[in-house]
Amino acid sequence: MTDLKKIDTYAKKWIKEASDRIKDSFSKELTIQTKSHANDLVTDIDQATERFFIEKINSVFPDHRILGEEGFGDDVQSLEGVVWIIDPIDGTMNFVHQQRNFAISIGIFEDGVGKIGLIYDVVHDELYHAISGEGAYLNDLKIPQMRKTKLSESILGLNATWVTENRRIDSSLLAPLVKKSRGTRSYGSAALEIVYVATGRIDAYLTLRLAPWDFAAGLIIIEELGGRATNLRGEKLNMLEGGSVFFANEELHDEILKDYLHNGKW
Ligand code: 2AM
Ligand code: CA
Repeated sequence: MTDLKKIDTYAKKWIKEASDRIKDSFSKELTIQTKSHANDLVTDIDQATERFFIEKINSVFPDHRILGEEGFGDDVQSLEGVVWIIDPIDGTMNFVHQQRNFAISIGIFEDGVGKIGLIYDVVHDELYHAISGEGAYLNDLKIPQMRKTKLSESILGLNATWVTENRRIDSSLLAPLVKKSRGTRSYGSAALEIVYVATGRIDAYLTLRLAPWDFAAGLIIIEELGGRATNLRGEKLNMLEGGSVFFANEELHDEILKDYLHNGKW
């Protein structure tokens, strides 16, 4: 049987080591490149951090596979066995511009089932972590089960991109949702926005296009707390391809899906 405690202990140790390296980089000059477009950034630190994790995982767990954002891991085409889904720095634009509001995100799956979720807010020293079935924690504090909210009393995590002209959706589609909510926020790190939903700092997070490493860990933490994690059609998230995402407490998820998302071609 897979020893989840052992995996979790190593993963947490490596996250702390990686975060020390990331913090050391603040005093050095970053090498910044762009990926799919001019605002899709990657730095030498994103790449070095991913390589660090891969080296460590391969040395202790040679039969585990790794799906990493920067592409140094394995060519993962299925979720058989143990698969680590890693974003070495989620919120790279924040890392570059702000030196805060970014996280290391690691979701560990066994035969397609989420087992361990780890999201570390490096600068604030806040580790959100869950082992499936054993509760979710923020550092040493147990996070309570998610409370239910109505849209009119909820804060939504939503990027302004989706309510201005964009390539993916009609920008008027989400306007009624924004109007009915108490307010919107956008933090620029999907992993952090998802754990903000988990801890009730915001009540829902929705966006049109994420990759598996942006939400793998968050999915495990949210589900451990009784929240819902789906795409914008209300379907199960695709852990190999990604797509749209919609995280919320149960009641709010039902309300938004039923009243606000049924017309969209998400
Ligand atoms: P990143 O910083 O790891 O790239 C920003 O709103 C959020 O969306 C971040 O979590 C960011 O992750 C993610 N993101 C940015 N560009 C993306 C892209 N082209 N595809 C998928 N996710 C992206
Ligand atoms: Ca990243």
